[in-house]
Amino acid sequence: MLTLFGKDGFGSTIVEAACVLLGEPYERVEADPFSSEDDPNLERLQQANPLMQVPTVLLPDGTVLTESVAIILWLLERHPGSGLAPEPGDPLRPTFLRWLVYLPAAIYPMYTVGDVPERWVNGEDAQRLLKEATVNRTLRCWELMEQGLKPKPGQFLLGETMTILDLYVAMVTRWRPRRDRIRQVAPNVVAAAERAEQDPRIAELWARNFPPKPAEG
Ligand SMILES: N[C@@H](CCC(=O)N[C@@H](CS)C(=O)NCC(=O)O)C(=O)O
Repeated sequence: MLTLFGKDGFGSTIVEAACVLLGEPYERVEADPFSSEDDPNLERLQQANPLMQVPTVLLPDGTVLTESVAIILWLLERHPGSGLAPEPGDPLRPTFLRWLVYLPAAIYPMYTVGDVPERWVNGEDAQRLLKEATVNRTLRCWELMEQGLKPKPGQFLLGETMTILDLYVAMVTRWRPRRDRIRQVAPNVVAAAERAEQDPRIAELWARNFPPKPAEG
């Protein structure tokens, strides 16, 4: 069985979703990389992945697999014909790969910087400006995804069929600056993500990772 180091709402969410959809059993080890508490799970995570990031996966033979997209592609290879991605040779495959890798290459690093601006620059003003810059860059990246993919209203990002790309977008658009602002620059990308996360097969794990907010009043 796979061991998945993760934390609710973090990047481990997409790996959990892939495992559930593919029927891949996994054991989840709770590890919050931002926690400063002594935690044996964090020690295990650091041993496996000195960058101390989740998702981190241990394969049954002890091999360490990090990087969300590497994990997803490995899982998809293990479950060919799942329908969660265009298969090799499908004309949609290059577009799928382009935008799947775009997420951790262009957008996710904005959180690596913006989550802990004090890691990168000194001074509150500089940190605030740096964080703002990461949000602006994130919005620009979503805008470019909308323009590049041109998703049709009512469809998923690659057309009629939901792929793991839709769910990855559903996870990241839950993060700063969140859906309402992202929707302004990428309405059909957000719509596809919102549709994908309604998939009943992942309802339970999605609600745990992103609990519904109580109504204000
Ligand atoms: N490139 C990695 C990024 C993973 C990542 O940055 N995860 C965040 C949590 S969502 C993390 O662990 N951050 C802690 C840190 O960077 O110190 C991936 O795609 O899996």
